[in-house]
Amino acid sequence: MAHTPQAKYRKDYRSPSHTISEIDLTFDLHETQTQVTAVSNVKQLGTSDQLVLDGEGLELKSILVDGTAWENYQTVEGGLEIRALPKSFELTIVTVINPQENTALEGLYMSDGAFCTQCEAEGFRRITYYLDRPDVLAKYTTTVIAEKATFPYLLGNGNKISQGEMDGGRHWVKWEDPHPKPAYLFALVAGDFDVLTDKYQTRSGREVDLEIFVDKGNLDRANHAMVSLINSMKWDEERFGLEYDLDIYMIVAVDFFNMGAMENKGLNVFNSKFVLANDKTATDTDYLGIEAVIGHEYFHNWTGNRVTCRDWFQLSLKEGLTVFRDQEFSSDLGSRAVNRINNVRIIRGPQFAEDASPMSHPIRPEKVIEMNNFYTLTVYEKGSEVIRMMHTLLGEEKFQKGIKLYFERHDGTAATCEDFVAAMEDASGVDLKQFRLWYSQSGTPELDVTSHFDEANQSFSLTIKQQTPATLDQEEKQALHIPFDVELYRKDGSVIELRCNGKNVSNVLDVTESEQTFVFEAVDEKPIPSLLREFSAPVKMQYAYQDDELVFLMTNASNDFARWDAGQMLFAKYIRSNVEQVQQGGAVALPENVVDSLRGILLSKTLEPAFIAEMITLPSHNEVSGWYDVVDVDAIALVLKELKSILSTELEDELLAIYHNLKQEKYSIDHASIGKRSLRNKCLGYLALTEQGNALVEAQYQVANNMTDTIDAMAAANQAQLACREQLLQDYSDKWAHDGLVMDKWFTLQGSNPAENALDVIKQTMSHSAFSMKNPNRTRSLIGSFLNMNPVRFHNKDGSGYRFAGDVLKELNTSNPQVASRLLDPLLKYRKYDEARQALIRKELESLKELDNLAKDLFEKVSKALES
Ligand code: B3K
Ligand code: ZN
Repeated sequence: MAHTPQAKYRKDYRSPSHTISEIDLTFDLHETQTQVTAVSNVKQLGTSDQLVLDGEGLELKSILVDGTAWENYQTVEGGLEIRALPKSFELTIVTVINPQENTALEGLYMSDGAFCTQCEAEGFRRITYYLDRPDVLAKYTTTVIAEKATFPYLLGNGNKISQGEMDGGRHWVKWEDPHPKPAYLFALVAGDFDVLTDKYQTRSGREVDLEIFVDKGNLDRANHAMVSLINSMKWDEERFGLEYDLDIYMIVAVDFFNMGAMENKGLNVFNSKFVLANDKTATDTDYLGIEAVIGHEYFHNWTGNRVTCRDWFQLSLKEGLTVFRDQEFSSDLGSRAVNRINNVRIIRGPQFAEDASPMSHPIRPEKVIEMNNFYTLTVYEKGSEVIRMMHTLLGEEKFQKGIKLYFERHDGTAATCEDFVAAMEDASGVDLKQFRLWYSQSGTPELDVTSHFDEANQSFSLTIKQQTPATLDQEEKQALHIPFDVELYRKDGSVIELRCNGKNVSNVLDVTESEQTFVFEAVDEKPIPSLLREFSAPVKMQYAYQDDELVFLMTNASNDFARWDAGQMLFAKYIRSNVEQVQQGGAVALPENVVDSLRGILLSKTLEPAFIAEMITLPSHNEVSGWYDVVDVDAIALVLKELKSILSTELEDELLAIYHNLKQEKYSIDHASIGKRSLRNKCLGYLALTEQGNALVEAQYQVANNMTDTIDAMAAANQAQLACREQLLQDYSDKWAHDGLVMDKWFTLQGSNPAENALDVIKQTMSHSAFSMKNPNRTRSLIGSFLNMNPVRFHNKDGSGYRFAGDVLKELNTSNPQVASRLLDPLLKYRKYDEARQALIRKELESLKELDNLAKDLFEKVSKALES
């Protein structure tokens, strides 16, 4: 490395030296040479007459102060120092940038011939020199100038205030955003699109224009995004009392985008994956993803934009809260249980894995080198769990009072996580002093629960011990305030009221000490406890359940999540014991009672199909890996495969009956139909392992009238390595080679192909006409799925998977460090494998570390991993 990148610490926060109340931007757009003129009103706040602005990769043309050329400045690494300035002044800076060459997709860049921007977290400094920090809030006006024929649409934040024509076939549009905002929410788009328009009337009667911009020819794929947007606007009014605040809401779908979407004020830019969908091209998962992401970005308008973050260490203030809001939105519109299950799977799988990795950090990090590295599962998903715990402790009514107070206090400003908790506390009267530790303590807490029934006294006690193992970023851990939701059952399924010290108590116990015993009175028989209901805290829990207790909960628990969780615990027991068995040379086996419990679920007349589908899904290889200090990749894969195979043989009749019964003649994407397809295709996944597998899968592929059935047939063929696999994949590729987004699903199948020669095929696939390493979606689909969803092939003992990852990362290090940094994650976890594999992965990390031009995104992670 040329020089070692420096870390920033949360404790070093200082308020800005200057305010910028207004900024007027003019973009003269040209592919390779765009000129940006920024005119800002600047005021000194402290004692220094020097202004240090952020800037990267900019060609500086001129600096004027109050209209006069200013010489007293110096460009420095990462910015510009301007000296001897008056107390208040107008600053004009002209810079030139090259959008065409911007493959990092941060700042102003080209996506398929259109100009677009991505400024969060620190991309605005790649557009002009500025105080690129979220606590500097300014009112923006933006003038966009471009050639009219190629770029008929010129978009910016806020409302369009004027437009005009210029000589030479160019035209311009001026936008004004009345809401002061930080630079990361700035956006600009110029291009030629098809536009889907609609209108929304807010609760108070204001009319809002809704516009969705998609690539030409894609208009028939924008409907679901529009419906989702309208649903989001309605839901936020009904559940949170929050209304939209501009006259127009625009969404632009682009093909080249580093993440899901971006909540720029009034002008969201979206990865086309989260906008475009129709029956022919999209799976049910795509539809649900669009609903969630459209909701998420819309909800940011209040939680993120109206109240933003004081500094980037506070990212979870907007992200944790907005994820909580989008999860609630999806749960209110669809199945609450299924949504909860899927969110919990993310925490128990990849989030727990992040806690156990060299990248472990609290939801409010203390130390950051590259901010883009902290848009993590911890900040987002665990951050949402922390909000959810407050919701559990306060209840909906007090939680909403807290939200109201939060906006009363902080609307239009940049706030901190502490501000949020203080508002919740003040509005509810609930003491959150110890609870705040969730913001500063990293790692996964572990609960060890034991129970005792005292027949003579008719009392039942639960002893809960908590401890959080040390993480790489933090040695010492303290006891947390953990909301622990319990219910006690009699054998006949009735619920025992919870009574302590002569009083009825709530289901949510306050666990606050490292060891605590709760004694329940008037318990008339030995109860079966349902513990950590709804996953009331993001922790690992251990309790010595007997099989029959788990089977009881699977069928009798009053709440769906608890039933599912009991099933998962039952699976976990037999996955663990079978892994041991396999390691000692034994065979995989599953007792009859476990099979029968699942048979009961399959035959249930009352459970929703979508829920049954979740009940019969085994934990993923990644989740199981998280249970072990040293992961036996092959043994886990073998056990999961064999268990599936046993279940498919034992339950073949039931699976087949459901498979046939749930056939839907007409295709529709309402939640009930999605649920039926989900169960039916889950059955197909099992049936693929039986003798009739090939015939069933092939037939489904041939008659499928929707993308979900098509993809699930191919996925079943892929996982079971059926004879028809080749032909189905070929047929699909012949049909869709022209459409990258549709091909992503196919690339994902290639990446996760369990076949022995998978890596060779993947390498060949990289020259497929639809593949390009320049496109993050393609790269994530093919390469990301190999690294994250193909454990056996990626962790091949010969090291071929690791070498391949190393080569890809070296290429992406120069072209797109953000994408590279995401792909790197599985390699960081090398300590979890045997020594031979550790050495092979280390070698790849070390060779990355030696690169002269190693991007700081990769530097931060690689050096942490190698230090550990
Ligand atoms: N706020 C953006 C994420 C920006 C990521 C920058 N690397 C999308 C979202 O969370 O809604
Ligand atoms: Zn977000």
